[in-house]
Amino acid sequence: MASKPPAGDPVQDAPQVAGPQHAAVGLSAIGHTLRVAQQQMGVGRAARTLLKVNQKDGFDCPGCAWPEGDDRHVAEFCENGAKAVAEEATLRRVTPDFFAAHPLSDLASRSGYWLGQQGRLTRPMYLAEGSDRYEPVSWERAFAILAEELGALGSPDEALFYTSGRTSNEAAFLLQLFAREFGTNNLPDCSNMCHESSGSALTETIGIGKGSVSLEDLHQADLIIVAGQNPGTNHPRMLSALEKAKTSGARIISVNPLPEAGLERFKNPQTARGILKGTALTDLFLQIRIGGDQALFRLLGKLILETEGAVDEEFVREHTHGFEEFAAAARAADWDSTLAATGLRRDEIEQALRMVLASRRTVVCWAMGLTQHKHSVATIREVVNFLLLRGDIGRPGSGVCPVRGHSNVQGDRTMGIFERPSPVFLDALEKEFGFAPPRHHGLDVVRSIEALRDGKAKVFFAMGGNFVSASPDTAVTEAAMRRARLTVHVSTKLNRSHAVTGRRALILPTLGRTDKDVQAGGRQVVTVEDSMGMVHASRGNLPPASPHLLSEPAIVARMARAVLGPASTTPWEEFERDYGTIRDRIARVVPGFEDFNARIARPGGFTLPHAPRDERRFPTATGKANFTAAPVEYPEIPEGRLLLQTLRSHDQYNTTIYGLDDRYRGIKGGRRIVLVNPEDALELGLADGSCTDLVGEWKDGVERRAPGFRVVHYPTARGCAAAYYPETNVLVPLDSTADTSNTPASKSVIVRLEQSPTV
Ligand SMILES: Nc1nc2c(c(=O)[nH]1)N[C@H]1C(S)=C(S)[C@@H](COP(=O)(O)OP(=O)(O)OC[C@H]3O[C@@H](n4cnc5c(=O)[nH]c(N)nc54)[C@H](O)[C@@H]3O)O[C@H]1N2
Ligand SMILES: Nc1nc2c(c(=O)[nH]1)N[C@H]1C(S)=C(S)[C@@H](COP(=O)(O)OP(=O)(O)OC[C@H]3O[C@@H](n4cnc5c(=O)[nH]c(N)nc54)[C@H](O)[C@@H]3O)O[C@H]1N2
Ligand SMILES: [Mo]
Repeated sequence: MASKPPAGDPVQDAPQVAGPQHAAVGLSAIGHTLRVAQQQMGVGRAARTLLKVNQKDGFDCPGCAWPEGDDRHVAEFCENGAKAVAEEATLRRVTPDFFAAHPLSDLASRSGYWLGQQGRLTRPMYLAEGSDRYEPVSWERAFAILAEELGALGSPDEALFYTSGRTSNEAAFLLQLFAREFGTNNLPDCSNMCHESSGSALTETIGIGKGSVSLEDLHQADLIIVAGQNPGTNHPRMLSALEKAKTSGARIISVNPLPEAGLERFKNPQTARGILKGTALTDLFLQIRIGGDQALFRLLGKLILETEGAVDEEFVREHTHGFEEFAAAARAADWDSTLAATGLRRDEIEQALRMVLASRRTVVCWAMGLTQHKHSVATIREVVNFLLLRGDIGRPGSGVCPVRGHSNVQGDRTMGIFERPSPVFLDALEKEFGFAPPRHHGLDVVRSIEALRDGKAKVFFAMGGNFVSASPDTAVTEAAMRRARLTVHVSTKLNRSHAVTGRRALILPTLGRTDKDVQAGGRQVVTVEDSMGMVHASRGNLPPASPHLLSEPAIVARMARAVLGPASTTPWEEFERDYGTIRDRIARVVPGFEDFNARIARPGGFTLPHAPRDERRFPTATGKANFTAAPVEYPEIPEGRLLLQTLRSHDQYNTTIYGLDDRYRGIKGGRRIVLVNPEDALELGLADGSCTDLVGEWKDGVERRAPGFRVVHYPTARGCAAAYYPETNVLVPLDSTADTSNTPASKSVIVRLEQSPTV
C-alpha cells in the first residue's frame, strides 16, 4: 500500500554528513527508485506506470529534457525520473476537506516538503477576498472570476501569464495565443531564471538559441567538456550518453567547483559491467572557482591562436564574422589574471589545452553553473568563440549543448512563450488568427515581480510552477505577490505559491503527464520538444487523479472563452475537443512543424531544423557565426566573505522536495547545510558541524539572512560555498541579474557566515 504523507511539520531537519561519494547510480539506486515509487503509488501502479516512461507509446518523463535514444530499454527512466513520476502518479489526494482543515495561515507556515507530500490536487478552489480558507468552486465560477478581474484591468499589460516548463506544446501555444489576443506579451517563464543566458548568447552568435548537437554527435565526440552541470542528479540519462562516448574513445573534462560523483564514475544499472565496475567518466577535473569560466575559455582561445595549425582557418574565413577583434582581445589574456579568476593551476590548463588540441570533434555541455551569473551571457559567448576557432559547430561530433531543465521548457519557447517575440512570429500569428497581436515587449520574471511590487501588475496567472519559491529575493517576491488583486495557479500539486496569494486566489487542478486525457473528440495526445530539438508525442495512461480535473489546453480554452467572449473568432471549443486542430495551427505558424499531425504519429517523432547544425548556415544579423570580444569578468570576493552558489540536492525537483538526502554528496536527513572548503572554514573559524546564518551582502545594503545552517567541510573550490535552493532564494537580490538575459545571479551570491546559537 502507498504510505500516508508525513504528519508533523516542520519536518525535523538534522543533517548527517558522510562525505562525497565517487560514483553515481548502481543497484542501490534501483532499490531506492522502487521504494520511492511504491510509497507513493503502491506496487502494481508503480510497475504499470514506470514501464511507460519514455516509451514510444508512453508518456514523456516529466523529469528532465534529456532526449531518448533510438535503442530504448524496457525501463527507460532513471532514479530521479522515477521520483518525478511517483510524485505525480501518487495515490495521495488533497480534497476540499483538507482545505477546510488547513486555513491559509496554516498552509503558509508549512514547509514546501510537507505541502508537496499531501498529494494531488482534486478540485478547483477559491479564496475569497478577506477569507482565510480556500473553498471548492465550480469551474464556471472560477472562469467568471478570472474574466471579472481581467476585465477590470486598466490595460492588458496589468496581467502576467507565467509558464513553467512542463506544459505541453499544445497548452503553451494556446496560452500565448490567448495572452496576445487579450493584448499583452507579458509571458514570463521559468526559462527567464534558467537557460535565458544560453538563448541570448546563442541567438546573437550562431543565430538560434538552441543547442546544435544530437545524441549521435555526443557519441561521436573526441572530447566532451561538461561545465557547470551535475548530470548524476539532474540529467542521469546523460550519463549513459557520456559512457557510450567514452567507450568509443572520447575524453571528458569536467569544469566545476564541486567534484560531482556522477561525473567521476558511472555504474550503469542497465549493463552487467555497469553494475559491477562502472565506467570512469572524467579524465580531467578542473576545479574552477565560481564564475571563472569566461576567463578559462578566453585563455584557451588565446593558446589555440598561438598554436600553429590549431585554428580551423577555412571555417573562420567562410563562416564567421568578427575574428580580428576577438583575436586581439584573446591575445591580451594573461596567465596571472586567469589563474586568479579560475583558481586553477597552470599545468591543469595546459593539460586541458593538450586535450583540446588532440580533439577533432569537441562538444561543450553546460547548465546552471554557467547561466546564473552576472556575466553569464559573456561566458557562453566565450564558449562559442572557443568552438568557432576549431570549426566545432555544424560538424558531426561537435557543437554547443546547453542541457535544458524542465522537460518541455525548450518547446514552450518554440511555441511562443516569450516576452520578447520576434516580429516574424507575430506576423505569422496575425495572419493565421486575424487579430493584431501587441508588438511592444512584455515583462520577464524579474520585471514581473517589480511590476507586482510597484502595483503596476494586478493579475498573476501561472501555468504550473511555484513562482514565489523559485523566484529570487523571497521576501520581496512574496510581498509583491500579496499586492495582486488575483493570483491563479494551474497546478498538479500543492506548493507555497498557493499559500502566498493576492487578495483573491484560485487553484485550478490539472492533469499531469501520466494522466489519460480524454476530451469530447476522444483520447488526446500532447507533444513535447527535448533538449536536442526532437519533437514527439506523450500519452498518459493512468486514470486522472480526480474526475474534476481539466487538462491544461481545456483550461486555457475555457478561460479564453470566458474572458474574450463572442468577439473572439478563434475556435477555442474545437481546440479543446481535439488537440489535433491546435497542431494544425502550430503547423501554419511555427517553422519546422509542417505536417505536424502526420509526423508525430510516427514512433519517436521528428527533429526540428537547426540551420547551424544542418547546413552550417548562421541566421544572425551578419549572416555568419559571430565571434564576440566582451571584456573578461569574474566575481571579486571581499575579504572574509564567500561566494555562494544555490543548487539542487539529489532529492528534489526544483522547489519540489522528494526527501531530505543528497546521497552523492553524503548528506542525509537535512537540507539546511552549507558546503565550505575546509581551509576557508579554518580561516573563518567555522568548525565542521557548527551552526551559522548565511547573510547576503549586496550594494543596496538590505540585510538578507537565511538562518540556521550546519557548516559542512567539503572539497569545493577555495572562496566558494554551496547551499540548496529554494531555502537560500531569500539571499538572491532581485536586481542581481545577468547582463542582457536578466536571469537572477543565483550562482554568485556574496555572503558572510555568522555563527548562530542553534541548529
Ligand atoms: N532530479 C532533478 N532533475 C532536474 C532538476 C531537479 O531539480 N532535480 N531540475 C531541472 C532543471 S529546471 C534544470 S535547469 C536542470 C539543472 O541542472 P544543473 O545545472 O546540473 O543543476 P544545479 O544543481 O543548479 O547544478 C549546477 C552545477 O553547476 C556547478 N557550478 C556552480 N557554479 C559554477 C560556476 O561558476 N562554474 C562552473 N563551471 N560550475 C558551476 C555546481 O557545482 C553544480 O554542479 O536540471 C533539471 N533536472
Ligand atoms: N536560487 C535558485 N533559484 C532558482 C534556481 C536555482 O538554481 N537557484 N533555478 C531556477 C530554474 S533553472 C528554474 S527552471 C526555476 C523553476 O521554477 P518553476 O518551474 O516555477 O518551479 P517548479 O518547482 O519546477 O514547479 C513545481 C510545481 O509545478 C506544478 N506542476 C508539476 N507538474 C505540472 C504539470 O504537469 N502541470 C501544471 N500545470 N503544473 C505542474 C506543481 O504544482 C509543482 O508544485 O527555478 C529557478 N530558481
Ligand atoms: Mo531550469
